[in-house]
Amino acid sequence: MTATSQSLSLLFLSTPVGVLGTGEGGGVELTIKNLAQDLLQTQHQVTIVAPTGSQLNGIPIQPIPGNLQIPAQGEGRDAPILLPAHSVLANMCDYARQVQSDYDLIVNFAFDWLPFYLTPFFETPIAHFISMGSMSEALDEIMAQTAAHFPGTLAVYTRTQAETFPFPDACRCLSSGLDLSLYEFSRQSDCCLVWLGRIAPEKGLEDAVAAAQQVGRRLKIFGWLQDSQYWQRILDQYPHAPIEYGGFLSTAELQQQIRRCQALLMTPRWVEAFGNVAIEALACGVPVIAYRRGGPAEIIRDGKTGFLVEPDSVEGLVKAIDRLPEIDRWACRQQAEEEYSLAALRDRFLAWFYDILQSYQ
Ligand code: HBI
Repeated sequence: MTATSQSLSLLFLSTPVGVLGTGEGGGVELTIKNLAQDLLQTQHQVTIVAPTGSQLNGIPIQPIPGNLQIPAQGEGRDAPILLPAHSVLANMCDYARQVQSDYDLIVNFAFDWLPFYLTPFFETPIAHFISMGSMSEALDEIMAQTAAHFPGTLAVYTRTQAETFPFPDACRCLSSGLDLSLYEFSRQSDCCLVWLGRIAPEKGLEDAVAAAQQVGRRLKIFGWLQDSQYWQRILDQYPHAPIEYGGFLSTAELQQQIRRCQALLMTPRWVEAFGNVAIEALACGVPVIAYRRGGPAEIIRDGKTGFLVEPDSVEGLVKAIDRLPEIDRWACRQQAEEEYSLAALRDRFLAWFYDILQSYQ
């Protein structure tokens, strides 16, 4: 029986759509990095299985060769399950099968059919952290089966995200968290706005560009440029917008760039599972203006640490930008410290792990 103080040996299966350390892994990359770092510092063993080329400072990584998985968000709800030839995901699962007896628990962060399907074929229990909202019937089906056969082994960021699935009550809500010591609070702000995230259609960047143009303030943009045609369409549509793209930065560089911004604009078209960029901004004292949709709607304290806006309303963004002087930037940092510390995140994940081990070992 696993006591809730015993140190654990954990095998993390990373997202197979990108190389860790490049931003290709999206928000879940930050969750994996922060959680692994903190667990290692608190006497647990963590090895991350990830596509070759992945690197996260000082965290043991088992590199796996193969072709990257197709991002689930590009497919439709009836999309069949696809695996490329020489699939890195299949190779990751096969590696986990071979070494599973060296670990107390496998934690799957891949938003993919295969790890869920293979769960009954493993002796070592598998905990599944689901990083997005519902994407397809085939994925919903295999996740629901896993929830039925292995109750308690599915977790998500938020309740809103859980409710996009046909099994919301089977999902444990773990929220998110950051190493707040990496983010420096700034009471002063300059006149810039900022937008953070993967540059892809589901993130709705064009609305933030339109709002910045309307209020005549510079919009700094940072994040992995996933869809270059989408980016080009924005540049063609807003040739005179006051925007600048700063690339994908490390956390240290990013917080240096955003900490004096007036506000972060979050314009998701989809149900954002969480929105790690929101708590990165709050940690620096930067208020967040977000569409009232998905994770950000559960994070932002409307009128206190930012504003929640009618989804897809550029006018709503503009009105909220005008109200920014109402926000006390210190309240933003305080919320990050109260709700999104790394220690709190680690404790929520460990409680989940111990519950699973007590049920399945
Ligand atoms: N798509 N198929 C697939 N598998 C993933 O693990 C995955 C994805 N799309 C996006 C993604 N993971 C990450 O960017 C999450 O942070 C959302």
